[in-house]
Amino acid sequence: MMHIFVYGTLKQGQPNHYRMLDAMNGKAEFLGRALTIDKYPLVIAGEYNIPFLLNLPGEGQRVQGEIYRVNDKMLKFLDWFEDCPKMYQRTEVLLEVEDWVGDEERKPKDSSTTKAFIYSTTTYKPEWLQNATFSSYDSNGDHGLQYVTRESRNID
Ligand code: PCA
Repeated sequence: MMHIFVYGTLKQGQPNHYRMLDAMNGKAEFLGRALTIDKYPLVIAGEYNIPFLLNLPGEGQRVQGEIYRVNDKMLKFLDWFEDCPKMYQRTEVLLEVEDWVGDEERKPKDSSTTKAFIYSTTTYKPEWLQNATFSSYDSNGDHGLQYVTRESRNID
């Protein structure tokens, strides 16, 4: 079991969230919401408007997301789904917990700070650095860059 921080299409209300609820993929338990301690550029890029957190701490904005406790099966599924380590790499990130709904015993103790794994990337295109950055991803936000689901992409 390990903790994963999701900031993009896997969040509640976003187009891939259902994949974390599908028991066929494994188990994911929602633990709470959090904000990255460091700033990162969260951009929307490519022809499918995919959200990417660029692994460039100190640039961009602090990013909001959700922490889940996942079992090995879900972790394997997510690594596959996120094309890790090619498209995203799974790295550790430091978080400030905003609200915790998980067990009291798992709640970060000394402070409200905790660590979790995140799908971020260093394998991005340099031009993505010119894109707008977001603090909180929403596929249907004002940016108009709605995520193109896998099902609706043209055959590759
Ligand atoms: N899925 C992962 C990384 C970006 C995305 O769309 C997430 O939601 O955290």
